[in-house]
Amino acid sequence: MLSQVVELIESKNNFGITTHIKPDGDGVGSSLGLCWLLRSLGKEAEVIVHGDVPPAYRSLPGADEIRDVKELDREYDAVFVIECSDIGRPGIAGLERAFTVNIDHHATSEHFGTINWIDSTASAVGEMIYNLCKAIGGRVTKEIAECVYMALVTDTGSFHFPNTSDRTLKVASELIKAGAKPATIGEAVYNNYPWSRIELMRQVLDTVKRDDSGKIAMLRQTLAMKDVAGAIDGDNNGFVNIPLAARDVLATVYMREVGSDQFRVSLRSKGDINVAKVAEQFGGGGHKNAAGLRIEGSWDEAETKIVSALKHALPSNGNGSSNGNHS
Ligand SMILES: [Mn+2]
Repeated sequence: MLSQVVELIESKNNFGITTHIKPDGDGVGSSLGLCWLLRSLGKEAEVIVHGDVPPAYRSLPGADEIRDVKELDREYDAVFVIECSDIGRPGIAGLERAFTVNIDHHATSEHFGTINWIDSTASAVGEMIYNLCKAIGGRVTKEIAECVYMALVTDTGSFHFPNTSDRTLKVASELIKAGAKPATIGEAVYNNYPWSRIELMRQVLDTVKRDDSGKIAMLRQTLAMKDVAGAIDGDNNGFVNIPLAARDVLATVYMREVGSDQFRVSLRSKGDINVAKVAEQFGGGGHKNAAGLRIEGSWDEAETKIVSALKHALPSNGNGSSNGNHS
């Protein structure tokens, strides 16, 4: 819990911070925000991540110092593990032997840390980092503000997903006062992709169709499409949400070919339609409005199974209200 985290920071000096592989804006923003907070308190801290930091987050202060690490190669008094459901998510060997502080806003987090601070009411871990800053009597520096604002804006879909609360906006307001620039951060996230994203989007949207009810929309991405587009990781971010822009569409299925007859599938829904329950039927999981799974079979076979499971999750007189995607 928070008081244990405060106590730990006050009594120790040298910290590592990590997050999951292929980190999102909350993972990178919260890690860097915490790093700047620790440094402002006179502590030694660094962010370590296994793999690349996506281009959208590379302009954040401190992003160029993030070390790509496969194995824990330095001694820390403690390692903060940000936004991870389990100790394996960062993909860093040896982490399980370290003193770890698990900080997450997903209720499903395994309590793998030596200390666990889970707040499922927080819109993003970024909101928790802000609370930590206040609890420990730190000043919200411009660096902290920019990093934490990135976490909030990405995890709330620019403040429109259902996890957006009055507290989220209050924190965002404080961050702007402290120097975060919404337009600059927005540009970095939303208008900063390579052209390959547009090429990939063109091909994926060419596959869009709806089931006979018109309430479920399906998208497909083949391995060949990625090659043709020259796509990189992250180019398809958010594609699964595109068909939800149609009023009558209540749920979407985005199938990505990852091998011969093997697919990764993302599900999204509006309102009370619980796609996590649908994903669980196939061994996957997630949140009510955003979930994922893996499936094998032919394109049509796999799609039919998922769509039919989704149909059972729809209300009989379909009525989704708010659009939701909570990471
Ligand atoms: Mn998050």
